[in-house]
Amino acid sequence: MSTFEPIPKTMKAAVIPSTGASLVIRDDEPVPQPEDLLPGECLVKMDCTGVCHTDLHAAKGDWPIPAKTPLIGGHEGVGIVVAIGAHTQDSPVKLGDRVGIKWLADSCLDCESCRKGLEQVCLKGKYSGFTVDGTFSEYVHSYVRHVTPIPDGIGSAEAASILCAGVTVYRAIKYSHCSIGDWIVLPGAGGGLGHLAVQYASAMGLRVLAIDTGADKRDLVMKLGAEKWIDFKETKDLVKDIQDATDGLGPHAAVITAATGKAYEQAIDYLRPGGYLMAVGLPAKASLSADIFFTVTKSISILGSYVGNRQDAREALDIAARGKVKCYFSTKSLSALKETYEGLEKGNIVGRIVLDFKRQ
Ligand code: 8ID
Ligand code: ZN
Repeated sequence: MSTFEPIPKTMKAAVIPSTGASLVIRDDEPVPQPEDLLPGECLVKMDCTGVCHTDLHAAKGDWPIPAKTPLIGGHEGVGIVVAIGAHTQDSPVKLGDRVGIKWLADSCLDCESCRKGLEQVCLKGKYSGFTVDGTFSEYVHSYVRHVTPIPDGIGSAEAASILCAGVTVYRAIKYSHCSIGDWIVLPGAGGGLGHLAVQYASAMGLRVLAIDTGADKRDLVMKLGAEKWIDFKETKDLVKDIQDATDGLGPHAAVITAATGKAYEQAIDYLRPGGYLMAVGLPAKASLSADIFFTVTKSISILGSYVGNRQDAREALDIAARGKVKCYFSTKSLSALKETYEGLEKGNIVGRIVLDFKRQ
């Protein structure tokens, strides 16, 4: 085992004691100790972490699969590698490196899914802030093969939300079969994932129709490159408004990042024939009901898109480090996590909240 600096015995962490219970900020959470790290494991001292709507789903336990408890949530963390397990061979990262911790904390890298680059669905996958403790603590236990090196040219707070929100929408747009000049509709555009989707889509030369609600979100997405905007709370006929805004034919693809089933409801109706529906947002207890006749006769493709692999993470970060995509965020301290969850629940967080461990 090798360490970068002395490691304390206890740390500050936000803990969910049991499913649906309220969050507790603790000062005495045990720090995973360097001597307990197995080969291939590492300890990362957190600098900051984004807060994703997924963390709220995990805390509430509203998905079909419950998170572990007690749980330290969080999966958009950036920090420094401060310890690596003894006998680790060929580590791709070294002590002192700045790395990101993403949703997929580890995977076997040897099953068919991993070999084909779909490591997100590895049956042995470990998920940060869900099946293993995540980034809402000062130190995080992780895995050298899956932490993501953060390129120079991007600050830690700017990089944090690229590790989940960024990589997820980058991959979904990449597989949406859109070509330069095509229309893409982004329901959820003013949220954490959505506002990054606006920018990745614009950077790829797509024409963006953003959908969300409120003047703050409208102003943000228009500034970030959306060409048109629809407020989902104000429209009287969503299908007509979307088609009117996109040459009368509808968008070539919809990347849905809203955390509600409602945002999926009319996608088959408004998509252009041959269009792609990319399911990204993960509303609680929702199913997608698609009219089979129109799905077939319009030749609509419905694809689920789940975060991204290690290569997607590097590509998404690289684009951000080159200044093409910028996370719009405000920073808060770890103790503001509870109010951040309340804001996400009400839908009034514009862009992202990033928790900075240096703030008290
Ligand atoms: O790998 C994945 N597929 C993945 C990765 C990360 C996150 C999926 N997610 C899921 C989360 O679990 C969550 O269900 O994506 C969803 C969105 O995450 P987020 O961007 O972190 O949430 P947010 O910041 O709250 O943004 C959601 C936006 O949707 C809008 C809200 O106003 C908000 O701005 N919205 C809602 I709620 N209903 C809408 C509607 N009907 C809507 N926008 C358009 N139409
Ligand atoms: Zn996330």
